[in-house]
Amino acid sequence: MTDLLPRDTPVQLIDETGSAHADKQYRMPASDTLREAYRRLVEGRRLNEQCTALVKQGRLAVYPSSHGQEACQVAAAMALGDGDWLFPTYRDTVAVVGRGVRPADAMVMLRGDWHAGYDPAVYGVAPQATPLATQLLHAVGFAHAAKLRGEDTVVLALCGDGATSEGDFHEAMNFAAVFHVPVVFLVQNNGFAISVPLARQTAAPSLAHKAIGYGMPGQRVDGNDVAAVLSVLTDAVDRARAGGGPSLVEAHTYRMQPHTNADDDTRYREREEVQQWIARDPVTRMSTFLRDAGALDDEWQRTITEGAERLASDLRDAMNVDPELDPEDLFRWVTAQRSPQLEEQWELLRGELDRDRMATSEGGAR
Ligand SMILES: Cc1ncc(C[n+]2csc(CCOP(=O)(O)OP(=O)(O)O)c2C)c(N)n1
Ligand SMILES: [Mg+2]
Repeated sequence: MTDLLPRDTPVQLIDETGSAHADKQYRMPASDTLREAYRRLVEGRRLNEQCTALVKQGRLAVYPSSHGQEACQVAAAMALGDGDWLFPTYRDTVAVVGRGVRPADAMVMLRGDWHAGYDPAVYGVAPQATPLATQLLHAVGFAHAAKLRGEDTVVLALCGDGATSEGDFHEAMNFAAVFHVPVVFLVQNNGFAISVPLARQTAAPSLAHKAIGYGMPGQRVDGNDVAAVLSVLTDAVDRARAGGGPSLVEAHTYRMQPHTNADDDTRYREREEVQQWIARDPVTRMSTFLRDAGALDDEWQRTITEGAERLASDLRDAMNVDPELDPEDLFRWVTAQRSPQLEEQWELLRGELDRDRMATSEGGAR
């Protein structure tokens, strides 16, 4: 029974100073894997910075940044095989891109459109979910179906600390455990649900402790240590694939930026607290580790920095082209048949659009 309980301290393979620590249970990933993880961390950080800038330029409606959480994002994508599925939230764009989705396509939803921007079936990535914890139920249902079909698909479902207070979280965990579903839940505990701190979210010793209540193993991991997150997730994914059932991983990390561009985080947290997390940054930690191990030199750093710059400039180019959107698509494609209510809403919107068009053409004629 006690093997369902998480450790008292989160699993860590590389500490804040970039030094490696042997663990009795979890193995350090191979050197090539760590180099690839670092390349992805650098790209992920650049992507977060670029998207935040695109919001300021009015090119994106909103961007919930995973700045500071890139180790979780990168490890989530790398822990899965080609046939596996990821069920992400609005904050998990870097993980979505890690599965092969083009950044510009991943941005379609955040710019504003009726669809996810990519074909989920091509990448094994469900649309990024905005309603909290709903994706956990979808993930469990999907994994259950895969199991019934005799497939060896594993599903990785992501959520935040705040989402663990939702009823959907409970239902997903319980169903997954009772039906021994091949799903891994990764909770990125970044300390906040917008302005609500973790202490107001749960009285449990940790979020990973919730797992034993459902009858599945829980584990805690340093969410800013990409080696540890990858190792713990890979272990959980392998176990699920081998028929060992679901598990819950809590990654301890921190949201370095406001919740979104619409949030002022100076109103609910001290600057000193944010500053303290800079020392635990997942990207610099990995670069120190690799440099000390002789696995990162200036030339390779330049190469991957240039790669990240290309990714950012391709994204800028794509986002600087105005999309051609037909507002009726929202009504055309979301349901097979329009209900009278939807028809009424479309008529209202059409009237507004017509008035708008007329006002613009009159303005132009003057
Ligand atoms: C069902 C539901 N209730 C409320 C919201 C509004 N909301 C959006 S994000 C958020 C905070 C979520 O916090 P957390 O789960 O910790 O994820 P994080 O944003 O920190 O990644 C809330 C309350 C929502 N999207 N869905
Ligand atoms: Mg949170």
